[in-house]
Amino acid sequence: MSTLSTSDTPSAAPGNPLVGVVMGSSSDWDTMQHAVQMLAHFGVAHEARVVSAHRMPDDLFAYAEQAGPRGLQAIIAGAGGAAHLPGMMAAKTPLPVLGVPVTSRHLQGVDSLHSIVQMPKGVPVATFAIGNAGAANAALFAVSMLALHDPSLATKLRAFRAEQTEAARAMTLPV
Ligand code: RP5
Repeated sequence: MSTLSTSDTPSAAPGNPLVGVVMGSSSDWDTMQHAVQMLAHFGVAHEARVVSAHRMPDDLFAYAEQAGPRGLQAIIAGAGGAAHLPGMMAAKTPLPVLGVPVTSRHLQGVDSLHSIVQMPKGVPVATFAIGNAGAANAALFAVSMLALHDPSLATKLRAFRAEQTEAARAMTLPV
C-alpha cells in the first residue's frame, strides 16, 4: 500500500488517524461506510482502505505491524464469507480489533459471523452484528474506548445516547 507510512515512530499528531477501518473488498463498502460515517459523526480521525486477507496477505501484515507505530488505537475490520481479515489482523497486532461480519452472497453473513466470532482462545476479536448495525456499533465501541481518555468525546457520546432515549420516549403506536 503506497499510502502507508513506513515510520516506526508512534505518531500522535492531531489529525492522524486513531481508528483504522479496513475491509476485504470494495464490495464491503456499503456495509463498512456505516462505521466510517459514525466515526465522522463523532469527529474521530480515521482512515478507510481495502486490505484483502487472501489477495493482499503481505499488505495485511504490513498494515497490522505499522498500525501501532502509526498511532492507531483500534482497528475495525469487516469481511464476508470465510472472513479471515479480522482474525489475521488481531494475530499481527496487540491493538483492539473490532470485527464486522459482512453479509455474504450465499449464506447471508452467517459464515462471516462464525468465521470472525469463533477465534480460538488467546487472540480475541470483538465481534459485532452482521451488516450495517454491526459496522455502526463497532465504530460506537471504538468511540467508547477512546472516550475513556477524552472527556470531550465522552460528552458527545452521552449526548448521542440521550438523543436515542428521547427518540424512544417520543415513539407512538397506532393504537
Ligand atoms: C471477502 O470476500 C470480502 O470481504 C467480501 O465480503 C467478499 C467478496 O469479495 P469480492 O468478490 O466482492 O471482492 O474477501
